[in-house]
Amino acid sequence: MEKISKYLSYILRHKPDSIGLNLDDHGWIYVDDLIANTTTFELNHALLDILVEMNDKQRFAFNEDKTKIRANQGHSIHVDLDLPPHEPPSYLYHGTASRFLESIQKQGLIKGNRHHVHLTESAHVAQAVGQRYGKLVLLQINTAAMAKDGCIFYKTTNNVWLVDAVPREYLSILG
Ligand code: HQG
Repeated sequence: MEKISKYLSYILRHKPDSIGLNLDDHGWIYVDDLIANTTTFELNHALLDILVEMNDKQRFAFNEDKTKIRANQGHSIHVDLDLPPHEPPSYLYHGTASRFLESIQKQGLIKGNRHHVHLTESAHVAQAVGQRYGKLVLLQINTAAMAKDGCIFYKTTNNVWLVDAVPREYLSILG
């Protein structure tokens, strides 16, 4: 299941062209096209239903009539997810690795290859995200101050907070 989920993230966030497909402007592709063009796995509707429903971070979604599927966030190719701006809580968290810290302290958090900087309400989730890249550094972001200063925040349907950048003055190191 995890391998298929990673494959779906790769296709729906980064490389649909690797199986000859394009995402529409809002990130959707037809489920039937995905099934027909996937050779790495034996995909079918029932399996995709399970993958979407059971995904630990709810990374994928169907449209209303389940003819289309997309990733909820994390794209490197341009898509408009149509997310409305959202008032953030007072603080959000970002987990990173110690080797990035010096650069983050100079530049703040930047989005790199992705569309946005990803933040979370859960320090626990941030820890797991940071540990993927090395020795964890947990950052707290003063999102209330950012919002007051005019930064726009978006929240995905799977509770990831997105923002263009986090200037360094809003960051504190928790450990
Ligand atoms: C770091 C997972 C140097 C940043 C998670 C991160 C997330 C800088 C890395 C989603 C920097 C980018 C995204 C700067 C930021 N200098 N390094 N100025 N600014 N960085 O993977 O947030 O499992 O693109 O700290 O739950 O780690 O994929 O971003 O370490 O929501 O669904 O540059 O991935 O979701 O790495 O993770 P990423 P991320 P999924």
